[in-house]
Amino acid sequence: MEEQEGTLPQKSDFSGWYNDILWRAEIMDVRYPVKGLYVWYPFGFSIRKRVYGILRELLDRDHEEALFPLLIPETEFMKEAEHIKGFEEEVYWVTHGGTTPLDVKLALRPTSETAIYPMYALWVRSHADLPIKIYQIVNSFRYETKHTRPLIRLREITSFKEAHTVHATWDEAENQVEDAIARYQEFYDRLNIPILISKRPDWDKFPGADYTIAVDTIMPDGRTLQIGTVHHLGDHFSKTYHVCYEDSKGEQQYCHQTCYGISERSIAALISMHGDDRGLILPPEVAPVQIVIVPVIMKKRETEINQAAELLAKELQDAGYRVKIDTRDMRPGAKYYYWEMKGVPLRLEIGPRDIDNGIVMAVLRTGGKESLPRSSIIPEVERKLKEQTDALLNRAENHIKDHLFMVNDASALPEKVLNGVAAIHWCKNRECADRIEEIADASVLGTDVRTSLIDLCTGNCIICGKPGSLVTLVGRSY
Ligand code: 5CA
Ligand code: ZN
Repeated sequence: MEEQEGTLPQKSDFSGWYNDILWRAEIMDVRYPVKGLYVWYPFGFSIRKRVYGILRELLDRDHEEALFPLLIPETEFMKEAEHIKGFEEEVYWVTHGGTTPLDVKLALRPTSETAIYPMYALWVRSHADLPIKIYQIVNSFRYETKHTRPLIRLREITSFKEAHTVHATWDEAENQVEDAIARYQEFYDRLNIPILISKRPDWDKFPGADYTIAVDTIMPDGRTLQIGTVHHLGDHFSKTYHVCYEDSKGEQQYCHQTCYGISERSIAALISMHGDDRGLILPPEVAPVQIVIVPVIMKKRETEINQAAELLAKELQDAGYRVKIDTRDMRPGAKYYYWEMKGVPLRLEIGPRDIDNGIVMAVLRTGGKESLPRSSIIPEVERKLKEQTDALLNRAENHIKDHLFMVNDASALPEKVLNGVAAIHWCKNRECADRIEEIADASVLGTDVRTSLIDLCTGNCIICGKPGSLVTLVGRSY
């Protein structure tokens, strides 16, 4: 790794901070010579492994993991009209095998409906084959024309978790949508990232869906990031791909489907929500290193101190913690700086006086120094890590509260959306939405909002005054 020069920009300069922390904390190397493609460093990859481990754990309760091909024949891809319209500008095409033009062009999956559903058509025969709940975690390719950004807007999405389910009825698919939302809520709870759930306006739903429920969070600069979506596909795709079952009367019925996806944007949100001016701050559950032990060396007791550090590390490792001892020949300050940048939740310092007094000095990444009794170090460490998790959640919720504004007067919109997200009442009428977007210079993100952070009573549309209008989010998004 090259020498680290200068310092991390302050988080208040979010864009500078974000770009810098990715290499300083060794998450992504952005120097790969293709636009929109980036390289995971081992440290970043090990965060990814743990974050996706949580996702797998949640889905494995009642889904099965599978793997479908990357290449989709043009003939299959072109079958569903709305879906094509939504993606045609974003697809990469493989046109040649060596120097020979292919008879049928092959798309690099931008998402896998058109790869998976022709196979589902073969797999589903009778009611007994339903429901199907399958997911895969793969790379997918989108020729994005908006400004690309590591982990946020990629041309190769490296960590695309897509789930695809098949059900007998529309209502069963709707239940699955609710189930997926609950699963995503649980996922982001585990990462201490508060989310806003809402229904995308019709013109912004997934191409080929009946409706789309989106999961957004608010980034440090007040812009929203869509970090997950759940789509009710109705029977659009099953009619196109003939995903049918025979009902009890022997008649063919079209299935109803859902799909839902999460990408490495979840990791962009994790980094951005919790990090500070000194670097990453990771929730213990996903931190590659949870505890770093820094021996404070005094020359004539060096062996004794190092032994004490190793004993401590061993005890913590045996209790299941991911621990590193930093014995590098560097100033302690430089070591602290290094591990703080990497977001390690807890630092333990052990020196001659600590040994004599039977204590260990503990410094939490979220702040605060405390001496812990060496004799009960395991429960004490557990308590400290819990303290860090609580602090992260608390800070993140305050961040959302500070950037989410109830707005009843349209003229206040421009100022509010410069600082965050406006929650308004909207009647679902397109003309009112256009007017809102024009006044706010921001987008109508979603309606029928679900969150515990604001009051969700219905009210009068902020434009036309229609009563009974639902709470709707307006903001600038990534
Ligand atoms: N087939 C459906 C569900 S799997 C689908 O593709 N939905 S999606 O288009 O909304 O993508 C799912 C999620 O992937 C989005 O909510 C967003 O968080 C993420 N995502 C979409 N495009 C990109 C991109 N270019 N870079 C990074 N993440 C992306
Ligand atoms: Zn209205």
